[in-house]
Amino acid sequence: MTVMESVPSESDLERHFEETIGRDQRIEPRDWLPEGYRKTMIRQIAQHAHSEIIGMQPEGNWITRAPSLRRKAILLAKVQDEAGHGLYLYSAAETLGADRDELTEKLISGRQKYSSIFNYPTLTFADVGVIGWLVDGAAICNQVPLCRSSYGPYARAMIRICKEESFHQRQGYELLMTMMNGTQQQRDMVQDATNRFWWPSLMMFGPPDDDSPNTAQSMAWKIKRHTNDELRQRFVDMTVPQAEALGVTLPDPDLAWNVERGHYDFGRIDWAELKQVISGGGPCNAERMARRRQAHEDGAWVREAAAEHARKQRERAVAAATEEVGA
Ligand code: FAQ
Repeated sequence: MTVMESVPSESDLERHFEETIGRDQRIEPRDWLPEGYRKTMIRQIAQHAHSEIIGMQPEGNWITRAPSLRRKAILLAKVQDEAGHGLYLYSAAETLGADRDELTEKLISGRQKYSSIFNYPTLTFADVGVIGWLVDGAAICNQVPLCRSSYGPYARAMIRICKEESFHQRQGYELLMTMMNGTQQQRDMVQDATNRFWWPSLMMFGPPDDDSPNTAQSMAWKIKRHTNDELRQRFVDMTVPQAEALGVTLPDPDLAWNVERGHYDFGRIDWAELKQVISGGGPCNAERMARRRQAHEDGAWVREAAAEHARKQRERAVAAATEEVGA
């Protein structure tokens, strides 16, 4: 007698997906998932991966001009970590069926986004410290909750990424502390870099909640655990005491502790600027994209050589297996 196994219907699969999310368990690559979830995850992971890769450029700009061997070694290691983060994230996107070449193509043709923050110039070495302090600080605030994101491979990648970002943030803060204990000129450089990066760092958290088309669905799917505004507030609350300890002024006259709310109030963010930078009109968008395109073209021979090496290895493995069977 044959037993007919019943094939689960689409609604059974959907129910199972919803229950998995409801129980706070992870969705894994083997699981059925709705197309909207897959698309959203690929979009967010790809944007994140592209940000890490493009994010190598502003600091990379200072590697050859670092003021000491120690600072150069630290900066090299940091930028290398960012490449690593990009690679884990592209791999996580591949588990959802995305093709890495296609994702790169979408980035360099401007069809996929990367974080607005990397479209600002790095004018002095103090910018390296401020990127560590504020940009990595904002990245950590945003990404620690993503370690509990519902998609398993993304959540697990985020654990390692966050550990490394925490280290990046500390090296940035340590660099700034050293500069603040240096000459007046060094202190002025730190203040100037803080003035330029403060508002763009707040924009990293995305548009305000009432203008964020993806937040509601991403929260329902537990991809995002907090809204953009909640995380932005958390970042401000965390950073104000750090600025005080450092001895720099955050460039916002409206920044004040609100006893009733138990949070810092802060001034109005220039959302028109965020829109402009996201849509390609920031100070360095054209330069960042041109550099990425050039690097992709320059790397063509490496990709070809790696593919050819892999082909030869496969051929050898098949030949060895055939010989073994024949022996
Ligand atoms: N820049 O509906 P929402 C780093 C887009 S890594 C550019 O609120 P969502 C490490 C958004 O994608 C930094 N685009 O979207 C490092 C959406 O696009 P759509 C990157 C932005 O996804 C440190 C549209 O606007 N981190 O810093 C930005 O729910 C130092 C509507 O927005 C991540 O990617 C923006 N700032 O929330 C490296 C973390 N904000 O739908 C080097 C993971 C929004 O048109 C040196 N991502 N958009 O395609 C996330 O948490 C979320 O995707 C948000 C946006 C919070 C960024």
